[in-house]
Amino acid sequence: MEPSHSQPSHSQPSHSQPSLSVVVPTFHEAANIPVLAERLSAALDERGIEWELLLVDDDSNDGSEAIARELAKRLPVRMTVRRAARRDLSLSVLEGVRLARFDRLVVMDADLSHPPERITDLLRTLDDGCDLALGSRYATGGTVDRDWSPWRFLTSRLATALAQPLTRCSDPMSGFFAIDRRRLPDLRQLRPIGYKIALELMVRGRLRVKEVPIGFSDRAAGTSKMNGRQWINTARHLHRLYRHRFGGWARAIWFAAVGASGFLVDVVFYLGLQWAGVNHQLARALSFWPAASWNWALHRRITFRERPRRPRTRQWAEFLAASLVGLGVNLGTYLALTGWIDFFDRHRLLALICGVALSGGVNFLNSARVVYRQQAAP
Ligand SMILES: Nc1nc2c(ncn2[C@@H]2O[C@H](COP(=O)(O)OP(=O)(O)OP(=O)(O)O)[C@@H](O)[C@H]2O)c(=O)[nH]1
Ligand SMILES: [Mg+2]
Repeated sequence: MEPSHSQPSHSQPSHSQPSLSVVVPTFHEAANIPVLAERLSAALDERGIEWELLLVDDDSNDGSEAIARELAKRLPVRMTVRRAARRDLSLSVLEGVRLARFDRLVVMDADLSHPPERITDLLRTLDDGCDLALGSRYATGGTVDRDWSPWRFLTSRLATALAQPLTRCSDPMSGFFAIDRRRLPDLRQLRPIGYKIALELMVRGRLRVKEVPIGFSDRAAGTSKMNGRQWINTARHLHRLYRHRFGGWARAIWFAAVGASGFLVDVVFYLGLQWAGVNHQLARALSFWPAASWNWALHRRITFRERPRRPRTRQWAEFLAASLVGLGVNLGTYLALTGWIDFFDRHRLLALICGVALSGGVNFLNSARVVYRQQAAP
């Protein structure tokens, strides 16, 4: 179905039972669309909610259009296909926001990770007085699928940690939310890249957010579209939002956030190696390398993205050397403060924090001036 079928009507009557457009970005979701539509119908019809399912498809060419047409004969389903545009989840959602019949919107994934049965709770929360009701895996009472691998858990937690300075919510990377279109900022001001459209709205729109705990299950059918490239896009998007929120301080704050995520990588390798039978001293010595490499890669691709590209291996080695200098400053500060100043000997945690802060500053300066310098080496 073409967008021309999908003109929004902004002149809906005011509704005692809220009318609702459910906007769902899709790419290769033919197997999930019918189940999603049925579950929406079961969850919303019996509550007397007038609804539509608006699928915004990035030209999947997998039979989704025919399926949507067939469903439309008995359910309020329509699909708009973005044929000419660059494939992008967030831009698809924004197109759905523009084309939706109703002002009250729920955005969710097609793969049934987001339970349609919780939509009414999102709407109630929206009515309670917020701009965006967010389905949250990490709020108290929320859950993720039991089958999540440690890797999936770690990457999700890392991404969440990186987004934390931007919002006050526990699951800023969630893609399941309810909004009222009339309370959104001008959509032309938005500059999302990739998957995290809720985060974009929350940060640039300065929306008041309330969270609703949800049980998040793994996709029912089909394959994930979240690949390495999308992870880089997510990191670029985060950095962009840091710049928006923190202005001139953004690079330093982002640098610190990447450092904190590197600390998590360090801990995971440290524990994982011991779990695999390596003794703790060796585990400590080895876990430094993947953590520092993680930081180097993120700084190369994101933090100092606009700086001249230098040969990878050399730059990586320089970054590791700079990190070792930072480690020396960290330890040296701690030993000097606790050894020479009584106050710090009594408050050793403060000495540790001073060491971390000073070494962070040294690392940042070394990175900005040397490792990722403005001028490439001749
Ligand atoms: N229109 C559009 N939809 C997309 C695109 N990429 C993903 N989607 C849809 O966005 C939703 C989320 O994508 P997923 O592949 O489930 O990504 P994810 O939820 O982060 O990862 P998994 O649940 O592990 O598969 C699904 O409904 C996808 O079909 C895209 O480029 N364009
Ligand atoms: Mg999914």
